[in-house]
Amino acid sequence: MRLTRRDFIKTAGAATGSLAITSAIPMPAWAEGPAGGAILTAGRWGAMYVEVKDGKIVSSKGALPKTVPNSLQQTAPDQVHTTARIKYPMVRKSYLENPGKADGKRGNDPFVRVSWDQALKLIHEQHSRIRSSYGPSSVFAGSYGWRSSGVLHKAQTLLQRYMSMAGGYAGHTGDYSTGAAQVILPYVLGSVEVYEQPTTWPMILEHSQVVVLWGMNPLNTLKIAWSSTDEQGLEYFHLLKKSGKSVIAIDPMRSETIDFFGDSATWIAPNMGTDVAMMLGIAHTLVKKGLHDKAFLDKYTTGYPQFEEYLLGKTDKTEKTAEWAAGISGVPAEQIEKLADIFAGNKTMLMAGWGIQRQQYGEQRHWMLVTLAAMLGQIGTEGGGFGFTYHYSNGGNPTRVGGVLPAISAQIAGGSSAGNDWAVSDAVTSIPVARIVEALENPGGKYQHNGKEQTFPDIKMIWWAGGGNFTHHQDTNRLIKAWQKPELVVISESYWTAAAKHADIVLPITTSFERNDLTMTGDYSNQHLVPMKQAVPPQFESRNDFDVFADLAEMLKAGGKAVYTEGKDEMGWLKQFYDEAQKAGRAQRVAMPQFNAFWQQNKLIEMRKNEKNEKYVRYAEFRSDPVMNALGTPSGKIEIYSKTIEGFNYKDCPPHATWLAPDEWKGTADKDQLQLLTAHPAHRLHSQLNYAALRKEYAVANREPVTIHPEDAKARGIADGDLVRVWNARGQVLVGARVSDGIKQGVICIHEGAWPDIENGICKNGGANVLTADIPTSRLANGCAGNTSLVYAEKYKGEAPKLTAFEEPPIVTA
Ligand SMILES: Nc1nc2c(c(=O)[nH]1)N[C@H]1C(S)=C(S)[C@@H](COP(=O)(O)OP(=O)(O)OC[C@H]3O[C@@H](n4cnc5c(=O)[nH]c(N)nc54)[C@H](O)[C@@H]3O)O[C@H]1N2
Ligand SMILES: Nc1nc2c(c(=O)[nH]1)N[C@H]1C(S)=C(S)[C@@H](COP(=O)(O)OP(=O)(O)OC[C@H]3O[C@@H](n4cnc5c(=O)[nH]c(N)nc54)[C@H](O)[C@@H]3O)O[C@H]1N2
Ligand SMILES: [Mo]
Repeated sequence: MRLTRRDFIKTAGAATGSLAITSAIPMPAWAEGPAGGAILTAGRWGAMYVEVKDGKIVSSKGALPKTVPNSLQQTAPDQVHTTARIKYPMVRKSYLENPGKADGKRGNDPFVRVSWDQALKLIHEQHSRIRSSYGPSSVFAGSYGWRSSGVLHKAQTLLQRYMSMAGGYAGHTGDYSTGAAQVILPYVLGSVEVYEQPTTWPMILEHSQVVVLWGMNPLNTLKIAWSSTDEQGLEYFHLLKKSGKSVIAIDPMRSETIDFFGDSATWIAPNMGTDVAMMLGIAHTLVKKGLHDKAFLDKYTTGYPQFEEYLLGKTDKTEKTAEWAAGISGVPAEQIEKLADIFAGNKTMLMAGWGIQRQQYGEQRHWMLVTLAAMLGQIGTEGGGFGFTYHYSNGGNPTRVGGVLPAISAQIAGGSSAGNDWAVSDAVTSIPVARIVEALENPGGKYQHNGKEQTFPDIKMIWWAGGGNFTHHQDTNRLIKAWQKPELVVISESYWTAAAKHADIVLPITTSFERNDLTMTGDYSNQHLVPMKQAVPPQFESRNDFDVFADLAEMLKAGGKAVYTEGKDEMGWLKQFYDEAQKAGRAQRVAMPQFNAFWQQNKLIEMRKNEKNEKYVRYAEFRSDPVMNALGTPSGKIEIYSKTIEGFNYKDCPPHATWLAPDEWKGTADKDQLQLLTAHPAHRLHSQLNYAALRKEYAVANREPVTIHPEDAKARGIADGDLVRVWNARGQVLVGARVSDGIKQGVICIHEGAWPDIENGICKNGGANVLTADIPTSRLANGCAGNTSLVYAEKYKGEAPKLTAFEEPPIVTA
């Protein structure tokens, strides 16, 4: 079964109700319609108006009211008109001369411009050859990534739809975001939790006394959502700030969020990767003072006694006292004890982000948070417990009622049962998403995953559409080497990313501003339905992913195009999606005009509020009756100790939350090494927009910045604004120094997502993953551990090399 992020998200059941509770910020009149003929569209970063002059986008701005600005909304002109665009179909020169050969030249070979017909014919021939020689599992179409918003132009779904008509492919499971947490939490709670609606914001604002932000930076991460942001999350954080409630932020870096709260929040900075130790210290204090809720633990959990033995040091002769935790986390013991008092003495909401689990042994983090919350006994109460989506896609914004848009799927309607003779096949095998390089290095190799032995496929062809794997994957130099192995690499992209520069065949794809689509906002709220209207014609020779794969489907067999498109063009699909949403919307008394009128109006539709959904409290039903509303775990309760996990017998994932010292952390560092934090960037979505003018907001010496503590800078003779070389055995990067006391000493931050731009062995643009280790979180989840690395840093003394990340590669004539 292939679970997508959207599959995880359950929409709350429809219910009737009044409109008693107002949302964070009401819609003002100006949001009803655009000014001066601007066009309404949307991206991950929200509904936007774009202004077009002489066929060019000249400006863009958010279409929803807000008090917290969103820098990403101004980038449409750059997105469409940047010189980093791929203009024409391209084939690597040696590949064109000698197709189907892995010659080791990917990334080191000029490109040749070809026609679309030539490019598609070449892909079709090579794809067919590879498929018939090696079978469908040799064709990797997992193609993970944050393709643009929209329910029709979904790059990887469209790729997989074509590949399923061709006879199947190798896919992926999980994601980079919550790789560890989404696998461990079903054992603990019977739910993935990281893509679930938590207790709503109105309940928090009314009932919580203390709000903890554990490794969480919503000021950055709520600028976007998987569908499109409804922009309410940041408004709620704004209300939280104004509420005067106690806010405690636990983060090695003084993030944008901590700055935003200013004096209204307490900042506690542990060493990176030590949160489990810190939480154990809090848990130990609770037990020592008799503050843990024994009645809750008895009634709603299993395995607490085994965990307590570990906590008290009966199993490993180490008591997890506050002093012990202080020695590991660098947070003073008194502060850890005080946190125990505060949490136990108040209605406390433990909110957590995901960077803490994107680390070696990441499985332990959210498991320990749930264990701690269970000991506090507030799970299922109004305003207490935990929530893991307040920083992501506006979790906690109450779910609306009305229409929800369906989307195009990776399977053709009905498949062979619909009377056509296409033997459609899904993914025939899959790998955990972050194990792609291991798979390329070790075809046919056996590995453990989630209690089972699995086998890596022998990948001969890779097609990436809608993902930035050269920036998102760890240990870039190792990736570049493994990337030489397949016989064909195709990249569908709008820009000359590092992945495109390392491909055999590159197809220029439209941006979302060059096509028509539809989206909802708010992954949990489904608050608005937004038309994503085409603003400008396709630039140069770019085409829509949809049309590219429809043409390739026809090449598979005559009639393939009609099967792929189901006989509908772009507007035909959008009308069908809208009509379905309209039916559900009208049943909920949401005024939704006919499709044609809606499309003409250039207005978004806001769904209706629902009182029951506004008052949603996660786990309230379980709390009120744990027998009738048992959890989906083997015991039906919260599993503080898991017999299932015990049965897997993994050293790197024990059967209860455990402090495991990582391979690379402060405790293993020599005196010059620093821990590398690769948090998500404020002014990008990963690698997206790295080329945009917004770059001026963060770049230092025209490179990705490195945030470094004044003492660490001084010890290395580094001054603010200096070019800095950061390196380890895996690689080296050039970054610009931002010296600041807003980071724990011994930790530096290079945000993930700068485009790799490697020349003479050094990344000139500061790509963080050139430095990170490509190791699994554990063999349970095999998640991404991009936040577990040690590095060295020094002032860069050579002449600054020219940045070429955003330039096209050498292009020659055949
Ligand atoms: N060290 C470290 N590494 C990390 C992380 C970390 O915290 N630390 N975070 C990880 C996480 S959580 C994630 S989700 C990943 C993110 O990894 P990705 O989601 O792969 O990153 P993006 O940069 O968003 O890449 C999306 C790409 O799709 C392209 N694209 C957009 N729209 C379309 C379209 O319509 N069609 C086509 N064909 N292409 C399109 C964009 O131009 C862009 O190149 O990174 C992971 N990597
Ligand atoms: N603007 C913007 N928004 C985004 C994204 C983006 O790239 N740009 N990416 C989106 C995606 S795909 C995802 S998955 C989410 C990511 O959401 P998260 O994974 O939550 O984001 P991160 O920035 O990796 O981490 C959040 C915070 O955790 C802190 N942190 C890291 N390691 C530790 C640790 O060991 N201990 C503690 N206590 N704190 C730690 C970081 O300093 C950071 O402030 O964001 C989404 N939103
Ligand atoms: Mo992510």
